[in-house]
Amino acid sequence: MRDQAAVVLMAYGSPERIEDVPAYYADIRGGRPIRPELLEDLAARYRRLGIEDRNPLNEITERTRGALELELDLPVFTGMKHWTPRIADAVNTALAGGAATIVGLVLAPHYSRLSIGGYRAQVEDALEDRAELLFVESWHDDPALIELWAERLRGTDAHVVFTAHSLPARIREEGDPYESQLLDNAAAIARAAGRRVSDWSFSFQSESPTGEPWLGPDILDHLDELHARGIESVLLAPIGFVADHLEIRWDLDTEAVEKAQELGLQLERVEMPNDDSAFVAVLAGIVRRALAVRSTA
Ligand code: FEC
Repeated sequence: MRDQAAVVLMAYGSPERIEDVPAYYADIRGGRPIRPELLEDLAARYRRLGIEDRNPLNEITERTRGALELELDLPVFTGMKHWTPRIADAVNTALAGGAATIVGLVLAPHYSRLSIGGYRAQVEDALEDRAELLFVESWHDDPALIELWAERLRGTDAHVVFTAHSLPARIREEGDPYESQLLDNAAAIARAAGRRVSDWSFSFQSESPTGEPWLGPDILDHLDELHARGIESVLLAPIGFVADHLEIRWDLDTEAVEKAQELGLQLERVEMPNDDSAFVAVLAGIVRRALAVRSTA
């Protein structure tokens, strides 16, 4: 593979077994203290999703990796931000195979310093300038990705709610592009799906109890608002994510569904891209473009 490119495909990561949850949560907190009740609550969520000895959520990333490798005919290594295989392991494996160029691609389409910036720092720290890095900072505006989501919204009369992971609201003062990328992306997908502006809205989800304000409205409050406006049917489109994981399976499929039942709202969710071949083609296109820009520069 000398002189060749390799891809480091990054994801948030999920604990492999229930006993991994404390170490996983400690990694997310980066050494800051964790209240015992929050740790118990997190373990209970994984348990309720049936995760004891093996975790199907990480397997989705592995299937996506395998499909992307086949599509690109280039080595693709998975690196997790908060679990194994670590981003540093993926970088070192790529280098050991002789990669001279590494394309860094995160399975999260919108840039924030607090999210993608953290992935980038892990890649750069591991790489130590030993190979060229082509890091994709954001890819929410990829036309094929917009079409992939838009296709999932056609043919429904329900009010569409786009969602994404919330972040501490201080990112607004820092000029972080996360929120504007999300809102632009939601509008572009809605337009491509032929939705009127009054037929869709945006809300955040998965806020953590860290003691500071987070971006809102939160999806559970937003369902209250929609119900109060007389809306009876809602379709969730979690465009801030690309795969089925805790934030989808718990925060939306469990908590938001329970809230909708209380309100008498009909609630559905679009299918996540996961390892869908159309989605793998989107990822392959992004990698090819990153490499093409480099070779013409
Ligand atoms: O399936 C799984 O097991 C993991 C699902 C998962 C994804 C994910 C994505 C994002 N997060 C983002 C930001 C934050 C910030 C904090 C935070 C905390 C957690 C906790 C769990 C967790 N996140 Fe996450 N996130 C996932 C899981 N996240 C578990 C800790 C317990 C809890 O709060 O529920 C707060 C950290 C702190 O305490 O200081 C900030 C962002 C994304 C979307 C981008 C990406 O995927 O990387 C942003 C998936």
